[in-house]
Amino acid sequence: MYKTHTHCRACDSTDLIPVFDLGLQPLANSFKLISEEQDGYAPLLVLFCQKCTLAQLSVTVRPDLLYSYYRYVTSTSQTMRQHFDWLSALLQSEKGSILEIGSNDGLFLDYLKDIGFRVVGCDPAANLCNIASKRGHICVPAVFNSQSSMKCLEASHGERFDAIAARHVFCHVDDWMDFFRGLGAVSHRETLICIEVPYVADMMDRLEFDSIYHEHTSYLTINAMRVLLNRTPFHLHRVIRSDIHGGSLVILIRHNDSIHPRCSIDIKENITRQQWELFDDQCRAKIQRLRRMVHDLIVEGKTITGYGASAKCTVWCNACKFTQKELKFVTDTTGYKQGRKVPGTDIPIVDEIEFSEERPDFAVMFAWNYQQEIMAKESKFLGNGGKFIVPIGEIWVKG
Ligand code: DWN
Repeated sequence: MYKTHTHCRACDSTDLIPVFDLGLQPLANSFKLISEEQDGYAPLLVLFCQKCTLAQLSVTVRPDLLYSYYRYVTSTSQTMRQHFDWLSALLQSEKGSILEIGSNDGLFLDYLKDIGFRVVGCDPAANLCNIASKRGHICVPAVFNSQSSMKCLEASHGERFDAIAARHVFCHVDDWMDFFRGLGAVSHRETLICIEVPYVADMMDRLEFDSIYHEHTSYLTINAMRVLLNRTPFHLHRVIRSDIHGGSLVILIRHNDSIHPRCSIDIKENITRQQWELFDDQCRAKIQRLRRMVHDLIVEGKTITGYGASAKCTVWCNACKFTQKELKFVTDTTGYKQGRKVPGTDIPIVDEIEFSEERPDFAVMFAWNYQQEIMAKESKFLGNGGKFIVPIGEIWVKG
């Protein structure tokens, strides 16, 4: 089901030390029916590379187990739409053709097509490629690598792409050298490659340990990216910070022989083993705080549910060992998740109607990355005295 690592994915060093361990955990997006057994537990242990500062999981789960039928659908939330507007505008100057790696249901391809790109998607989830095809996009149903890059080229009739976008997919990739071989095959000298990843510095500052799960095999620093690129024919062109998904980096990469000048990168970063140790202490305390808070509220006779069956929700519920006794259900707008349970628990996932009918006293917001939007949308819940428990940074009670 998984393979174990002894070498750093970025610099190949073996100087890896364990810094954060959540033990055996279920796969965060493996949503089973209520009657089904949960299968597929794997270790969730983060190793820190003392040489280049990359953090990575000790194991990589087989991609087909994680992605061949994927229940996470790119959000159509207002927050995400604003982000897509901004990101597509950033890429617009490239013109011509674009490949999106990890194109999910094709929502971002719609944006790219609207601004004039000829688009091709690539995604390992057959169910999501079907949705993208129904939207009118060509989508290669594969994990992107040097082999499947040929299929992407075929999809564009042999024409190399002018731009490549990979949103929240690079840190899901095990073999980065092979990924770059694939990029080399589908790009030309002036292709702009845009890689968006969660930023480990933000994750550590905001105690977002719930972003650590098997799909995220690496926790990337700019330094590690630089070291990695030194082993490829590419270089860092520009790095921009974004607030999406709890804090991300938008990394722009170009071929070493591109005529475009390199931009200076003014993001200061200092990720150390000591910081990881502090993160470990603080996150363990945070888990205990939420556990205690929920238990105390239950004792007081309050009803509590979850809001947003995100992958982060799976990590929280398993870390806190929540069952249906604590969280009556988790509400989620995704049809693929409703009627199933939060992986590793017996907590059912229900639609928004059930949430508004139940009128719980508290809801733990597991989709905290859409906090403003959810607070605005749920004005009725809040107006009726409902409160959100928002576990980002500290644990906040809002309402
Ligand atoms: O890298 C990954 C990122 C980008 O997305 C993947 N490994 C999986 C996924 O992570 P996630 O599941 O934590 O993503 P989200 O976007 O935070 O998930 C939010 C969930 O909340 C979705 O299932 C949709 C749901 N939701 C809802 O029920 N009501 C969201 C909003 C905004 C809402 O109003």
